[in-house]
Amino acid sequence: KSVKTEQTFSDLFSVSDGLNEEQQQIQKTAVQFAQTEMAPNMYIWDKTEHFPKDVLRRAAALGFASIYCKDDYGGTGGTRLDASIIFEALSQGCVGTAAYLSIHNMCSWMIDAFASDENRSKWIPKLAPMDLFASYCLTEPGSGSDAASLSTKAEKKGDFYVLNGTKAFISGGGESDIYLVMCRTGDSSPKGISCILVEKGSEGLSYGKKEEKIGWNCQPTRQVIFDDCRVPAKNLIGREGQGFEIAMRGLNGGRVNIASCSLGAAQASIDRTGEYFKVRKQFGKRLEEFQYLQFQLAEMLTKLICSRLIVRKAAMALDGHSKDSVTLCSMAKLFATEQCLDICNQAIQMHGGYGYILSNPVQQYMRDCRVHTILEGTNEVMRLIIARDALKR
Ligand code: FAD
Ligand code: 2MC
Repeated sequence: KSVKTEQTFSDLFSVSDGLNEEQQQIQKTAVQFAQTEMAPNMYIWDKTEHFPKDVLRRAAALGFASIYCKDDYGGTGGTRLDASIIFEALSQGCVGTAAYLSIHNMCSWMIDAFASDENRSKWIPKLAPMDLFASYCLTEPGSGSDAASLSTKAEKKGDFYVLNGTKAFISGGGESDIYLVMCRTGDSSPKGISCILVEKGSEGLSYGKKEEKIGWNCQPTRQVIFDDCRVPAKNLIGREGQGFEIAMRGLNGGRVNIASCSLGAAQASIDRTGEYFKVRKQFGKRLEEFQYLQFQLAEMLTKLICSRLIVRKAAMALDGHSKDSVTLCSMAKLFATEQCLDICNQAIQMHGGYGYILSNPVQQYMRDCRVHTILEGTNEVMRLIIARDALKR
């Protein structure tokens, strides 16, 4: 059981520092939800590859499924910082579930920010309570990091688009109800890409086999395949040719949210280690008495606090529409996902053999966080974005 009952190491460096009362309340609500609804189940969801739709809907009832969408059609009307706080808290309960929710939020926002009022009024009221689940489809078997080279095609035929192509590694693939698909409607440049909403059950839409993964096991990952898939033309989100911009702007927030998920995992791993330090004895001493381990702990805490600082800085940059937000979001993802992965890995080390046993949550935090340096733009791509921005100044 991962329910926290008393103050832990990482609480000493308050996770609420700098947050106003409302944000602290949001945080409290999310932590409580993570502790009661998620943490007790994360082991079994991982083991049985169970996608907890009911729990996700209960999170949605708290306003966690369309956090930074406007409130006119049921969005929460919150900030990017709110979202970061929520995902950090939820991922302490289950990283994979929190991460799926972050992708759903990204999709909701893309519709909220770019779609026609007709589409906003149709989809946001269903996405906010998670009556419908959403997936984000950019990656293809032949285009991952070089996302702008994607080749899935959409041809306009009367009142329909006809889609052909395959999307790879789609989180929620097969289970989600709507798919935001980046596809080519024009030339081979980024400006030739559009974003089209495809509903589950559309003619010509099918899915690949469920991928077997080392983490994120509580949510399915599948190819999403379009074979003369007919979609009403009014499902175009934004303008024709605007799809790459929509996809990238969605990902800026996504990168902060994924980094926030890493924060939660790292914090939970440190908390677990703190508890273990007090009870495990070797050489006649508790682990907390060994200076080497104290120094390791000091480094873990420092990495966690620095990661949280840059993640919140990036979230606030998005909230403030800062010109530096793309780079800051990339820095936050690069730094926090790597430092927090290190923390999770170190927590396993400090548990010795018991850290390697599946019923110990520290190993799951590490497995679930591993992919955060790969998806939503690999950390090599994050370095590329940061360096490009720096060098052009
Ligand atoms: P590649 O692009 O082939 O990269 C291979 C390696 O080369 C990487 O280390 C990469 O960093 C490096 N590399 C590539 N180009 C450069 C360069 N210019 N300089 C230096 N190094 C470089 N995608 C979606 O669209 N939607 C989803 O919901 C989604 N969910 C995912 C869930 C999981 C569990 C996983 C594993 C992936 C998911 N993805 C999703 C895909 C993910 O975004 C891609 O895997 C990622 O962007 C990398 O693409 P790739 O796998 O093709 O690797
Ligand atoms: N925010 C806003 N705009 C952006 C942007 C961003 N983060 N990144 C690129 N753009 C714009 C850019 O400004 C340019 O616009 P304009 O032509 O108006 O100047 C346009 O997009 C094209 O950008 P580039 O010229 O930089 O294109 P290039 O192809 O050289 O590089 C790159 C783009 C590598 C940054 C992009 O392809 C990328 O981010 N790749 C990683 C792919 C990725 O993140 N995949 C994640 C899939 S989702 C996932 O994994 C999930 C789990 C959901």
